[in-house]
Amino acid sequence: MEDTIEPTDSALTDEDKFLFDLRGFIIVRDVLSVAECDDLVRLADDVWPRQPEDGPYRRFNGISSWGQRFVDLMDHDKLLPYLVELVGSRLRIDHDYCIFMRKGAGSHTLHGGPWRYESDHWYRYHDGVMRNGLTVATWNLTDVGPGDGGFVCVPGSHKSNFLQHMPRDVARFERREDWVVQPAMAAGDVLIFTEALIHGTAVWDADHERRTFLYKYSPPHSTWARRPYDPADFPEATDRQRRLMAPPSVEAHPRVMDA
Ligand SMILES: O=C(O)CCC(=O)C(=O)O
Repeated sequence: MEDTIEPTDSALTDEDKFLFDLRGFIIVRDVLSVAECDDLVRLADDVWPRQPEDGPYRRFNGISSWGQRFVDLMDHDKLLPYLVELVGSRLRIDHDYCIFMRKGAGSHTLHGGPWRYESDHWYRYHDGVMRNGLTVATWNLTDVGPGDGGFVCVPGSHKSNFLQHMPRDVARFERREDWVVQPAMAAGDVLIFTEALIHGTAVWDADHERRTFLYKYSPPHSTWARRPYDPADFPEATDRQRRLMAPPSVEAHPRVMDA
């Protein structure tokens, strides 16, 4: 019975719940200050400096290996309660990476959605609880204005029954439709979305660089990544972060944070 009980003190406001259920994503505002964002960008540049041969699009898998400051984003006190509510109190950190884009950086086709063989992409609501498979926290370290590009999605598509009919030319950005939406965000905002939402990356068109960190979470029994985190690689990780890194299991899966 205990397993059906999820947070009673909701981190999500009623409006957040309405919007996540309706659209498949919410934006949590001001999780970081601009100074904290600038600091993280500086740290990232120290660890992973841009090379002369680098193109406008850069991605690094495993930013948690860059040091404890990046591990600490996994279970940030302001954000974790939202993730616990959406994925459950036994959620796992699945994988993490960054996307940095300079003007003209290319697109990545629309993907995601509750496909049969991407079996960790799901969204359900029952027993009064929103239930999600793989769920993403996208940390925006720089502003994203209307029309800048970057993250785009098809709001509501996490409940689509006709994924196979999504026009391929729209998915490839060969045709623009107003049902593909690019949310505007400020530095310090975090966008949480279910991978059951159809989403992708539009060409970056702003003069400043897009800097985003993505941390992805799974329910206790499921994994997208081939290999789970090894807590031995993170000597400074806290007990809570170690519980978050637990390998997938139903049996005896640790509770990360009390509901
Ligand atoms: O933020 C983006 O540009 C898209 C991220 C993405 O495609 C994903 O999380 O699978």
